[in-house]
Amino acid sequence: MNRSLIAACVAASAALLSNPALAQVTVKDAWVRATVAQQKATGAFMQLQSAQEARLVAAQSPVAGVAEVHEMAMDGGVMKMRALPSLALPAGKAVELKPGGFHIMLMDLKGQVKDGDTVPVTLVVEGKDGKRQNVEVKAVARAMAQPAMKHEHGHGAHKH
Ligand SMILES: [Cu+2]
Repeated sequence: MNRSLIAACVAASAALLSNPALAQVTVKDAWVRATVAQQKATGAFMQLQSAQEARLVAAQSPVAGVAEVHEMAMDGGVMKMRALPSLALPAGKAVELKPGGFHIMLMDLKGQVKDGDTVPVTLVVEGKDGKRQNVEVKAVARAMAQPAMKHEHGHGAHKH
């Protein structure tokens, strides 16, 4: 019924696919953490929702030599990051990629990602039937403070 609305939210290439059996994937609030000069990696974050059960199996971006689906999680009190072979997208359920959780890791960056840049990211989503579709995402680069790396230092903090 609101198919046109869904299609409008899906990236251009997905909307152009003629096979209506393919999973409809909506992407919301896509952003990439802006980098400083010489920084080689960053993360892309967004909310994904697939109409049918599907999996996010790969990602690509022209700004990065390598893009992987990653998960960040506490492991024995240490924050660890690992590559996932795929990320499940349950039917009709929003899956959030956010700092400290799932993310698209963009590595081997070809240049600085500046605040306000538009970063194209292609997601490869595989349906239950094994059919793959590309979902084109335009993520906006945002300079974000990293709260985990900020430490409050009083004047007495540098004593040894
Ligand atoms: Cu990562």
